[in-house]
Amino acid sequence: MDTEPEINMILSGKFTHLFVANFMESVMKTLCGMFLVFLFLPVSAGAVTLVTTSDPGYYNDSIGTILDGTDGGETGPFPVSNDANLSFPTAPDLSAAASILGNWLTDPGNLNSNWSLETSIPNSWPVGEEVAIIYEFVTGGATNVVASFGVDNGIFAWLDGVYLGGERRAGGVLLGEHIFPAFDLTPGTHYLQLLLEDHGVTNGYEVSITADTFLPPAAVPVPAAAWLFGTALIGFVGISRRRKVA
Ligand SMILES: [Ca+2]
Ligand SMILES: [Ca+2]
Ligand SMILES: [Ca+2]
Repeated sequence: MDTEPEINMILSGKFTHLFVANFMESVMKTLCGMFLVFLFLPVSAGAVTLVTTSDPGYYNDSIGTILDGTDGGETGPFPVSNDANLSFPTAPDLSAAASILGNWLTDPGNLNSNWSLETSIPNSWPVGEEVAIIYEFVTGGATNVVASFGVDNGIFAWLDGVYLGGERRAGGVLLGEHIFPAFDLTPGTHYLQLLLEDHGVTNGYEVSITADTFLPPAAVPVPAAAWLFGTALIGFVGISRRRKVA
C-alpha cells in the first residue's frame, strides 16, 4: 500500500525528523530574508515626527509690538525695519513683555490668561507683532530631537527655560532655515518655548520636530494606583477617627 511507508516513517520517527528539518529550513530562510531586509533598510534619522506645522501648542498673541526697539534697537532682536541676517547667541531681553508672557520660561505648566491652548498654531499673525508658542512633550524619553523652522522674520528658542539660540533673516519662510542643535529628552514633561519676531510686510511660520526615538510616558499600573488610593483612604479614615477621639 502507498500509505504503508508513510506509516512506517511515523512509527520509526523518521517523519518527525523530516518535518522538523523542513520546518527549521523554512525558519532559517525566513530569518535570512528578514536579515537582508534589515541590511538594506536605510539608517533613518528623525524616524518619529513629533510636531508639524499647524499642530496644537500653547499660544500667546498678546505681545503686540511692545518689544519693538528694545534690547539694542535695530541691531537687536526686535527691529522695526532692519532685515540684516543676524544670530543672537545670548537670550533676548524680554522684560518689556514680562507681564504679558508671565512665567512661560520658568513654570510653563501654570501659564497666565494671555495663553491659550489652540487647536493649531497659526502660521501667520498681525504684521510687525511678536508671538510666543510652547510645545509640550510628555515622554518616557526621546533621542536626537531635531527642531527645524521656517520663519519670517526671527525666532528665539528655549528648552525647559534654557536658551537654545535665536536668529533673524530677511523675509520669506523656508522650513529648515533655522535648525537648533539636537537634544535628548529625559522621561517626564518638557517644554519647547519659542518667540517669533516680525518687523513688517508679511510674516509666516513653519515647523518640523523629529526624533530618532520617542517613548510614550510610563503608564501607572492600575493595581499600584488602586493600592495607593486604598492606603490614602485608610489613612484618611484613621485621621478622621483620631480627630473624633481628640
Ligand atoms: Ca516686531
Ligand atoms: Ca525666513
Ligand atoms: Ca516680515
